[in-house]
Amino acid sequence: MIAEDASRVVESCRVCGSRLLHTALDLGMTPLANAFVPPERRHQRQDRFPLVLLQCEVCGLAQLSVVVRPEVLFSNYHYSSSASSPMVEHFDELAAEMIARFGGPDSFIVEVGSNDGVLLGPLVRRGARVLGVEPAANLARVANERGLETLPAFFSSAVARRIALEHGPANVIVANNVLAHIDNLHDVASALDVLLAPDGVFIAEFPYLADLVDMTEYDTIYHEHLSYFALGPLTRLFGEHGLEPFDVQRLRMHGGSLRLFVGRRGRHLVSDQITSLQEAEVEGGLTRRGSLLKLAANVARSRDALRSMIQGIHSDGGRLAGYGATAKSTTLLTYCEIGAAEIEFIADTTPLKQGLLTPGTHIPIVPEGELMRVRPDYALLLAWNYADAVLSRHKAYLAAGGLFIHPIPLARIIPS
Ligand code: JHZ
Ligand code: ZN
Repeated sequence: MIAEDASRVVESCRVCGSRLLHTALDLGMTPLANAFVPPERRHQRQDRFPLVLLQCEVCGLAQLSVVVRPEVLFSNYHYSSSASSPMVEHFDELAAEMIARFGGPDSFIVEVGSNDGVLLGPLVRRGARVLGVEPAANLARVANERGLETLPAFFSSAVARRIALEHGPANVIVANNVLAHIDNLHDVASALDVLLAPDGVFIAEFPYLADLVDMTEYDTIYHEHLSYFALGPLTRLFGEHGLEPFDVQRLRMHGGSLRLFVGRRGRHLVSDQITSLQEAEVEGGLTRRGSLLKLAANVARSRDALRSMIQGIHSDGGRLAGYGATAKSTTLLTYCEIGAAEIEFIADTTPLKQGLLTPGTHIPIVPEGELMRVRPDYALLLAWNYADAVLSRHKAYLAAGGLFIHPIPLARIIPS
């Protein structure tokens, strides 16, 4: 059931070019994570693609075995950052830090994968000159309508050249949760070289491989995420383009992320955080062969625990819904074989997703108010990365006796 022209098989590592790629984890065939289905199309065939994680034996980059064409994944995108209030707060804080650390009076900031303008907005409010680059035409339109200039394009060295000509060099280029989506990382690194001012800074946030492994966050593996980064392989990538990471922060976002600061080699003082994270990666063997073996065992254990908890709830006559129609949920539900027979509906705040069905498993997505109206006994927390925010948002559901199931790393009921 694979649409041949929609994907290509990965034969060599996208960072170092080695063909020595070994399979670390096989999650089976899954539909695309954000391919939500309109109910009238429920009987149509939906493409599935192998979801297999490889690791490069030379540079250690963890990467998927197939690349689905970006036009298929991102041209019309249902994930809007502003639908998650913790994201809005997170990017407001980032905007403040960016302006304080790197923003002069008339600094020019380019955001790659700017979505609906969730970061551009607070940057403009703080006086920056900004330009978004966003391939999802629907989201670029929303941002432009808000007065946040956004090019509807995939970022590349060609686009960077155009921007440099029209707007001049960028003091900051920022790319949040987008590096993992990009196949040709070397072209993006040369785009940075083209567009960054001499002392310019590239800031990128992305989920951190160490956290994925430590917390068995296997559901963050899906076709949009081509690469699963550690600092080591990225340092190698940037190094080939005269760039170097000079600072890094660990964030709780998305189950554990890095915020990396990259500049031209030698232009910025390299922080102790960089050195100690590099050392920790080498010591822990994060990018060495076999480092992901424990992940495969833990993933199977996680699935078994969740399935038996759900069976127990059903055999006691309990009602089960889901909370958060995340991209992650497509991997989790498909791999654990949890569908509309197990879960009545999934509540979600994103208007674009409401009324649609989950990819492959066809569970109806409803406005979040339904959680309180129907009040199932349990809600499977598919947006587990926002557990604190969800719990404080749904005090009424909890007060009425409703509970959540936190599926990662091993299913547990919260609040306990
Ligand atoms: P959330 C996204 O993945 C997509 P997803 C993307 N591919 C990516 O790279 C990762 O992020 C990092 C809803 N929600 O952020 C809104 C509530 O209903 O976990 C969203 O549909 N109530 C770019 O989709 C979903 O949950 C709430 O209170 O796995 C959140 O999706 C909150 C906070 C969210 O990422
Ligand atoms: Zn490699």
